Amino acid sequence: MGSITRGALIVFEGGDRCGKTTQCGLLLKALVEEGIKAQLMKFPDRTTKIGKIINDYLLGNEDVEDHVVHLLYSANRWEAVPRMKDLLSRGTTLIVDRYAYSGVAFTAAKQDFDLEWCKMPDVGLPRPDVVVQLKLSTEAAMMRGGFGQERYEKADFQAKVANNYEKLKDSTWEVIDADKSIEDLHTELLTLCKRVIKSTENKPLSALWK
Ligand code: NYM
Repeated sequence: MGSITRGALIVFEGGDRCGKTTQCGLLLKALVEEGIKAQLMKFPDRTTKIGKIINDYLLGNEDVEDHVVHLLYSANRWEAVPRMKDLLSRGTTLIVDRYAYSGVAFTAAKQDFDLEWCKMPDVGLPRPDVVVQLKLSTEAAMMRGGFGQERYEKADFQAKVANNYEKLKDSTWEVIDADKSIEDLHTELLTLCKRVIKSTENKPLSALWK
């Protein structure tokens, strides 16, 4: 029997309402249709116990101290790591809607938070093979449906988030202009992801920020 090649860890990042969730869904469908094993993951994962606290916080039903909520977001990723590693090692590609970069970019946009401190709890998570950053101006994001419903969805806060993403960018990032039709963006992302899946098949998984 030939050895199983691992799946790719593909992370999507971007400001609120940039189209990440729509594109992740389309991507999954297209990959599966082509016979590529893939699964969707989303952070925060609001279905776990920790995720439920985060959900209540985001909806404004519960106040959680800023450091505490940062650590909860991180814990919500760590609780998924055994499953992620298992799936990747069995050859399933993971399409991940937000990851540690959101954790850092959003918390560090709050007052008195230091970027390096924000990174610490996520050091050692599985390192993505690619981080696809969907870029959309805050003005364009605000024109899209639903903006402003949840905590953080304010223009000045989003500008700080965008600035933090700039500081986190490294060689694994691909910055994509998201101000185009759903179909055109999808075609571009599918090509990119298939290239990444092919090129990481035989590479070991490494650790984030180590
Ligand atoms: N968010 C998301 C954080 O502040 N820290 C994190 O670690 C993660 C994963 O949660 N405004 C923020 C970004 C979003 C909000 O995300 C909910 P989504 O993708 O809208 O469900």
